[in-house]
Amino acid sequence: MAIYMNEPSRTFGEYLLIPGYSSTDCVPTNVSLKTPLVKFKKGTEPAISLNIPLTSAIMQSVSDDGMAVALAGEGGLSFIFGSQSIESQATMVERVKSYRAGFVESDSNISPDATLQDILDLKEKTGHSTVAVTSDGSQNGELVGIVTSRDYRVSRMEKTEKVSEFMTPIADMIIGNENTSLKEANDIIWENKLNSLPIVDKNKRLLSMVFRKDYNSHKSNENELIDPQTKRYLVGAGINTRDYEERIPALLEAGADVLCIDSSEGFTEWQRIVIQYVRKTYGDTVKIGAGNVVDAEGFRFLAEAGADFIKVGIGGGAICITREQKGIGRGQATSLIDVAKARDEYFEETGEYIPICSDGGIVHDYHITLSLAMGADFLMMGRYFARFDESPTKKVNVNGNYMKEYWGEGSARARNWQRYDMGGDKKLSFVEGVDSYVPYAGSLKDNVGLSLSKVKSTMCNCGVLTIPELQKNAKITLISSTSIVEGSAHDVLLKDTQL
Ligand code: MZP
Repeated sequence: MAIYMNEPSRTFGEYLLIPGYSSTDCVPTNVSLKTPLVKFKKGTEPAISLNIPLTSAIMQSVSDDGMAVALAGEGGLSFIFGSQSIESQATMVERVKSYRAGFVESDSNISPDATLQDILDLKEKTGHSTVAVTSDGSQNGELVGIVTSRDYRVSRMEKTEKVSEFMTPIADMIIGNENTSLKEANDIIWENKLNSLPIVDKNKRLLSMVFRKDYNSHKSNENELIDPQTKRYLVGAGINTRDYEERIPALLEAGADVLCIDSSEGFTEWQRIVIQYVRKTYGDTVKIGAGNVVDAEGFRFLAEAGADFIKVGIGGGAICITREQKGIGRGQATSLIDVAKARDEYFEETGEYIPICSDGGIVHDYHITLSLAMGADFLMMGRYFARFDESPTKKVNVNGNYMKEYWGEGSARARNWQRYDMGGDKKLSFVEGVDSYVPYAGSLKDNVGLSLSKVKSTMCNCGVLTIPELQKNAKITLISSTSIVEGSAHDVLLKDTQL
């Protein structure tokens, strides 16, 4: 006879948090959202922690290098999608690793043989008044000088005058090098009353510029997720259970900080084989997450296989039709509660804490808080991030509203058959995802800021200041269908415009 679960499988919308006692310390500014990304032994610190409990989904329509830079800037982490060639995925990882907040590639460059007229034309085109002079006029050529509006007076000079005659030559300039940190660069700019600081390599080739006008925007990113050694943003990458022997070395070479096996269903021997390959080849130095599972048995299997974190969720993604197509999956809240219990038992037994990630199905901001309270250490979201400027997809106007495209990895559009592969030669013979639009919502920074301010505020209502405290002390109740109705505006006639 089949095994029957006694409880129905439930999702976040069926639960609410009950407030706990809040002392006067319980204010949002005192809340820390720091959370472990990878496993650690009792009494030790995890090798990687997130500053906010959010990661972006391993999906073509969500996580490219632009998303990774924006999310790491806020303290979270992206997993660059693996359903692309090894080369292009590695290039995206490299771009994130070479990105330095506040250090921008110079897009206004000229050669010393150009003329004042060329400078004026360039200024008209780019709108920038600072022009780097490089030996060949290229972006990364040898820096020989700089031209700002203080270097010329249009009314008194011939337009044919050569740049080399009126530029400030490099000998008279203050410049930074590869090892200059953003803080040092800003200090140099302020102490010397400069508008910009060019950064060059040891051969004096121009690498980037730091501008005084950007100072305030860098300062506000105090949460950013950086490697303390290299001062570079952290980035993850998705892999599959097929070409991992070629993909993993290329991703590591490009600088990926953590890997994750991207699969619709992770309770498989394929996943164990990949994790074992990583352990055999790299020991514990390479961090790898696995999944997705929806129960204690699946969790224990991947824990014993050696996964560094485990993802939870099958069939709850906004674009997912797996449950409809195959009749497998489990309500996201029930899956999470079951797996969190297994994680805690495993910790008791072994002294090893394996973080779990709630993947998919977040509709309202309060679902983030609920999933943390139910035991998730961090979340992975697709639809949420797809709505922002930084997602890789097109912004389109649909019936007068701006939308962004969002498609599943199991859709015909993504052609990511490795994610759904159960072995054998057959590629994808039916789809498990759809192609869709989501309402455009603006910048990642603004939206993440707003969502997390709600999370922090709720944590204060629960009387807790950290995620582990929330996991331990949250009081959670199931709600009836009538109290769900009571939970939004009811029995009033809503005005058209809500202020
Ligand atoms: P959501 O945040 O949009 O609700 O869900 C995102 C998650 O859905 C992904 O992280 C992934 O686990 C899952 N996903 C991605 N593609 C599909 C599909 O095409 C899917 N079925 O289920």
